[in-house]
Amino acid sequence: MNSLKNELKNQIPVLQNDIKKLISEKGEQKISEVTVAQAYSGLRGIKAFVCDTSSVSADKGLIIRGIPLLEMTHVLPEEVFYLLLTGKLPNKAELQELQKEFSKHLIVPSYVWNILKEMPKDAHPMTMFNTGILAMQGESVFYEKYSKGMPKTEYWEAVLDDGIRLLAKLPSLGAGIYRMRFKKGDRIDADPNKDWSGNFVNMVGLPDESGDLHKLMQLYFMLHCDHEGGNVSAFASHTVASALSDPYYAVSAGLNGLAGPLHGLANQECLKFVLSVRDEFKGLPNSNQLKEYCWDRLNNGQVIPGYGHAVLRCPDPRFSAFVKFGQDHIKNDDVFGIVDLLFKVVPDVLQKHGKAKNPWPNVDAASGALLYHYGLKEFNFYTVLFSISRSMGMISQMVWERALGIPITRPKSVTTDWIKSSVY
Ligand code: HAX
Repeated sequence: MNSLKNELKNQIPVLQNDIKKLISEKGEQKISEVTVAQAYSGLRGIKAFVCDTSSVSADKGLIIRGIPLLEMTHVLPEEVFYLLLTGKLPNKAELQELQKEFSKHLIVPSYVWNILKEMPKDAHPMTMFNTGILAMQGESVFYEKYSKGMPKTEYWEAVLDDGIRLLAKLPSLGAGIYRMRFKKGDRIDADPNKDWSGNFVNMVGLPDESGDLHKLMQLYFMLHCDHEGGNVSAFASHTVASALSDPYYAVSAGLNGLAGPLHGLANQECLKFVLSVRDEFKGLPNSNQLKEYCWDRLNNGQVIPGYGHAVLRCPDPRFSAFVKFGQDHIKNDDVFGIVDLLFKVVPDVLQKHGKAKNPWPNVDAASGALLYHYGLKEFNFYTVLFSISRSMGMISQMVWERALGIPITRPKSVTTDWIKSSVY
């Protein structure tokens, strides 16, 4: 971890000075304007804060520290975490050092399992996951050091210490919840010699003789790591962390947003939808049948999960990466076949429907079918997997926000009367 911290220690003053200069020379220059419609539209499109870990372009999708996603599908989740933080992929020694640091903090405290055991038997896995994270808040290095008067210059380091400790535990927490909630037997201990994804696969206890599930989870945890700063989960965690709430509070706040059906929960909703198609047609329908099925759903006032996006205006490269994985590894699977057929049918249906600004698939359209194929069939668990990965983005963003001294988030709201009096 020393090399990661040293890299950040070198980079922080450089960016601090850059920003100081930028503000002093160009601080008054406008980068965005807000219309009346935007004020009523979830702040869509307003450029109002900074996130350097990644950016999302409408026609290319996710770009992590300058690298388009589809150029880095071979990268490990641990490597992408290093990249999000530093803008550089780690060399072998730096990667091993980070993995070693993770392996020191794998164990979820026993009180967490006791709390989770007391939850209702049908509790949603996301509720259990977020409760587990929040329950560990008392472990926070940031909280402890802050209480003792830590200087501002050290905030980022304490956030990083918390972040590493928390991230290290998330595969164990997620896998333990899977086994508890779906009655799969005793928890399986983490193995300090395995990588992040390998540990997860081992701890959920699914067979993986081919090693393909391990490969899928490496891809899965990499692809979901970050999606710039304005999505619900990133923005919620950014806002909470800006009050100097520690990463346990801030990550669980973000993940509570990820648990919404218009955001991360869409992955469970999407597989539910795909399985409903399979059950309705006893297998793979033809295009016309599927088209009609989609229209029925839209006419019923429901969205097509896995399609549409607030920023993207193209097929999500994360979707393309998952589809490629499926094409390379899966043959003759009805569930994956329906995902493929939906991609051929839904964009046209949504265009004719005329509401969604983006008729293309997003990340959640394909991931569930792959997990299902490899035996992870309990789809209300899927958002936990998204969460394990997305926590990397939230933590990376938080480290930099504290390093740059970004103050408490407090935009100004206005009343409808104020808007009327301003525009008429
Ligand atoms: N099916 C049906 N209608 C859709 C639609 C879809 N997939 N996507 C958008 N629309 C509708 C909206 O509900 C909205 O309708 P109203 O005017 O009646 O309110 C209209 O089209 C305009 O919406 P938009 O501007 O295109 O989309 P938003 O930026 O408001 O919302 C969403 C973006 C992702 C929330 C939206 O496309 C949606 O609900 N998609 C389905 C759910 C989903 O897949 N969510 C996951 C997104 C990716 C993600 O964050 N993953 O975590």
